[in-house]
Amino acid sequence: MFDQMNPMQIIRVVDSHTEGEPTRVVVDGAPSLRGDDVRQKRDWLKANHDWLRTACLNEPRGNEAMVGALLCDSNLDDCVAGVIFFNNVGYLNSCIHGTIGLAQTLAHLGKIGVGDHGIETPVGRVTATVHGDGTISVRNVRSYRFATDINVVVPGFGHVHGDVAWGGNWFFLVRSSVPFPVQIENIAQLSAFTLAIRTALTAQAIRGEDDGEIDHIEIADDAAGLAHADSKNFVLCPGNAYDRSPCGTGTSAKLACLFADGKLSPGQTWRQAGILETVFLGTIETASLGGVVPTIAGRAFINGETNLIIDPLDPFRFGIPS
Ligand code: PYC
Repeated sequence: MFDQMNPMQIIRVVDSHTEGEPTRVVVDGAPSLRGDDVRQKRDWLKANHDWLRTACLNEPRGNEAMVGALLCDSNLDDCVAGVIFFNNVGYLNSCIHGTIGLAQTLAHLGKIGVGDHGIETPVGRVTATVHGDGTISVRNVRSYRFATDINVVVPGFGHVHGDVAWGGNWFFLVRSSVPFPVQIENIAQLSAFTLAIRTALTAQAIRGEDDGEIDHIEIADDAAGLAHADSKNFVLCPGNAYDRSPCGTGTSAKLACLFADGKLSPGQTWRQAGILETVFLGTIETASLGGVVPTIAGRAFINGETNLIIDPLDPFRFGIPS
């Protein structure tokens, strides 16, 4: 638990954004974790030290869009680090924009240089490559479409069809035409629509493989007409914030669906824009178990190095519950 004998606790963080989406990497001051692998360490953190998540991510220090990344040791020989991702409401299975932010942070701290670096996440090992030209790519875990053209009855919106796919998180990718253009001025309507879909999925017990919760909803407009992108998306994240980046796990799920539909082949590059019209570049390899292994490339920028102070007298030292 929190050290009551220590008058002030300092948590050192490095902040960045990846194509607009913020990441806060905890580099020092976190409690030591128990577990043989990152998944076990995440479960230990959740059960025993959830205050770290709320202190770092909730207001007044954080915000609903920010993803936290706790840097930790990995027992895997070929990994430079492990990482546990969290947000304003809980823990994420994975996060590719966050992995790009983590790699940029490690490079900023002089811990890694240009080249390939294994990183252990709760869903498996990924490889982050620092290219030296400002971009970082992440070779993700196997991604695949689990269910095709599922019909969901969404109160207020009627029948909505979509695919269920894994890209490191579970996604529902909307196939039906969307009542609002995927434009920044429609954020409120897009949020309400995707939130209604997620609520309906839960109510109708529509889930991913192994009963995985579908906690991300994605709308991709492949006819958005952008000169610099093949598609433009809107992604609702578990804490109800929208992803400011094109969402790396969401882009991976999208690539898996494009491949399953025969619309994308190894060797081709898919340019996925997010709602801010920044772009992730995606490529695929076929996976031996089916589906694809995507590689997602984008840029992250360091925008802060901070000592968070946890003052025992501060009533909101562990954040305002969200
Ligand atoms: O880039 O994978 C991602 C992601 C997940 C949630 C927010 N960003």
